[in-house]
Amino acid sequence: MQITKEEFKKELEQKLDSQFAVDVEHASLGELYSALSNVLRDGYAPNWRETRIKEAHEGKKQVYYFSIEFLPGTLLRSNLLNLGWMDTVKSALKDLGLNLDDIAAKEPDMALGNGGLGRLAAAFMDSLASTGYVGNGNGIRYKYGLFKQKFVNGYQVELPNDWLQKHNHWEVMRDNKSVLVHFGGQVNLVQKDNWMTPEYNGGYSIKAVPYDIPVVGYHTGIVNTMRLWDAEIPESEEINYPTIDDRRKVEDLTSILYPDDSSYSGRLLRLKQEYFFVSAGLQSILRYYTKDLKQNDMHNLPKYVAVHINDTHPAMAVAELMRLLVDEYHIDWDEAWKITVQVMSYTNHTIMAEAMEKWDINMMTQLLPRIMQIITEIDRRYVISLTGKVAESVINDTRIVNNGNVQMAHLAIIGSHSVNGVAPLHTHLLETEVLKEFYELYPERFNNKTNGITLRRWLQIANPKLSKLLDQTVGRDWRTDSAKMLLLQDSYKNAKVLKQINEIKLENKEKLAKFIKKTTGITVDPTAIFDVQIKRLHAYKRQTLKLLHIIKLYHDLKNGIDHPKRVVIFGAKAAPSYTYAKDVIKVINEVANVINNDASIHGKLKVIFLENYDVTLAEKIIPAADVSEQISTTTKEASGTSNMKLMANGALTVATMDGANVDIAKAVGQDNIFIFGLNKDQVYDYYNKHDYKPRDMYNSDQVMKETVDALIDGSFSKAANEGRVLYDSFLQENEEFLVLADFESYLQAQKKIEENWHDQRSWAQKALVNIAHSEEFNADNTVARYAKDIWGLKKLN
Ligand code: CJB
Repeated sequence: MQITKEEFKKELEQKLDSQFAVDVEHASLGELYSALSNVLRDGYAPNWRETRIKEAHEGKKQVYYFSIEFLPGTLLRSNLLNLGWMDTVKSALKDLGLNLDDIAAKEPDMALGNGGLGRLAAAFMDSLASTGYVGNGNGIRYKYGLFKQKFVNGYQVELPNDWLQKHNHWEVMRDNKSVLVHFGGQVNLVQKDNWMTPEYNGGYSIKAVPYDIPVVGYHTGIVNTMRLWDAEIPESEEINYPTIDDRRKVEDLTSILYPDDSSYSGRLLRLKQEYFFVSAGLQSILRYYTKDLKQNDMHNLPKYVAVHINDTHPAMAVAELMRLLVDEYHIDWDEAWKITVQVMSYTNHTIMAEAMEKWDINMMTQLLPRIMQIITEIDRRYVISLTGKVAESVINDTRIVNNGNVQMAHLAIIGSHSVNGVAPLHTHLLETEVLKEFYELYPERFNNKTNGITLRRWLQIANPKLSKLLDQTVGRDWRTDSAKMLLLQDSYKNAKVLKQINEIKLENKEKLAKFIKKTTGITVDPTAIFDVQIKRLHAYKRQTLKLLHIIKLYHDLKNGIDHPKRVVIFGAKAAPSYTYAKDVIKVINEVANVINNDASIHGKLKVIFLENYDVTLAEKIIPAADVSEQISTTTKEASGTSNMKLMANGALTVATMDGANVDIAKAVGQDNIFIFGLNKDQVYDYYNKHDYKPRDMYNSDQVMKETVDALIDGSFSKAANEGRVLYDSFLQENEEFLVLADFESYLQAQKKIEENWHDQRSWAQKALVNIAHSEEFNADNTVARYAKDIWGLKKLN
């Protein structure tokens, strides 16, 4: 539905009046946000209803993306954009003396995820609707999102993120679609009506209540649904929960994202969450299949339904679908297994061992007795099917139940027809190292699907000026057909376009400089190099290597060696129980304090660690970045996606040949990226030979020694203890992240960046090539590949 300026103004006034009894002139920004989002809801509601009707009518296969994290950020501007209302509304608000950005700033960031994995899930939702597919999200409606990060004396402090406090304007609670999820008790199998039927003794049920969030497609008229489940006490069981405390215990199930897994109770809660949203999601899928689609043959389920397991957290979907098919629909085990494998597909997002979930058998038996029985049976049959055919060691390494644990990745792989990695190098490492034995057993299941990003958000919403320049140079079609962005290369020698690229960057940097001033009190020079590292804080991502570079620059400046002006900007949250990562934050903050307050370097170097990195903050930083830091230890970053967002906004990448950096390098060519560091074979050489001796490097390299020593020689005395932790970690024999091994090569890359910075015209040319080629990482194309190769979807008519 389209809207004129006048219609919009009238609607807005009416909503303000009926909701708050105020007029435009007297409305607060919060009231304006609420009224505006309600006007918007009216705008897409018919499309949402019609999409559902169409889905049922056409009966096309649908994908259900099961993810324990979704990180959509804010939705007001993206809904406006996708509905085609953005320009009209901006201009109408301007007429009223209002600014869309000020109003949009009132929306709480929907941070129901930690980082890349959750953001990818949200990107896929947007892309499915924007490319015409029926795709549904299935997740958890956490009461508290990812913690709010504050720095107190340079230390990270975590505060609850009460994002629902001011109401989520987009969600619709659908109580009539609630289902019950059973936990605990005991299960016996009894013969009933010729079927081994589970008889439950004890335990309890929790009511799963869906909250549907519309996912508005870009100019497609399609509005898909992201369904997030909340936990309630079933009306029939209220008597068993007489006190508020009792009730809270149940409702706590969906209170927090990622409970602390260092305690038993935290792990138990996480396991509960996983089963809760998996079971609720599958029950509602089967209800839709039988009731709405009126299908009664479960054998046809794979023609209508694809369930995607996003990382191992929803892997229990394999066992839960088996339970539903066998116990509830009385499908023979072998048939049920065929159906399940055809329905399920799985993405692996990391090779880091700690992310390979495993659950203690006893915990699982107590919490989910029937699921544990089913997993045991899947495992038993798996072992039988391979016995005598492959080496016993292979069976032991790959079976689901071993060493007292349930291996969730194994369950996902054995129970899915597709297993994919998220960048070619990552998929290659899965096939040849991490999941080698599985690859040998099921080569046909493995495939790569390189990650992508929502270009719409990172260009059209976050960087309207650059978007306009694209309109002027390549025509507006790039907004729907991103391949058109490649035409920007025709302007490679166009002095005017190159100048505009630099001017837009400068304007974006001025805006960020103001934000930095407002939030930190620190003045930064917008003409300096804005050097950006934004991602979770993790040893493998090596914020530490950036830190060493900062110290080296600082030493140079103090010693009279000149460098171009630089502002290093960090954004990163550390997991609350990850002490090393928190130490890194403290050290960076104290190094920043010393440098930012040292008048002797004349403001040539500033270090800014912005608090509370989230999607909203990313939208402010990314358009203003000159340099994109993608410096993980080669082999460790599965893909990365901030690398793609930053290139799309014209930042030049300094990178190891890791994850999707490899693909970015291929896309833009060696002249337009700064590659450094060990390659994959060199990294594995160190790992295999156990001969990485950083102390020898340190002793033989004076610059390295002076740089690293600064961590413990009193230069940054307020982080003396944490500095020591970092120092020791760098020098430890066979240090896993090879920080010092890449130090020298990283400095060389940075030197090249400085040389290039002096030639602003050629810098703009490199930026132009990066912007043009970012279209290769459009998530619309990524989901199209999933839709075709894995899910077997057809677009809605
Ligand atoms: N990733 O964000 C997470 N969380 C995990 O638990 C495991 C992996 C990230 O997923 C992104 C999306 O695939 C990748 O780009 C990134 O490299 C990976 O670390």
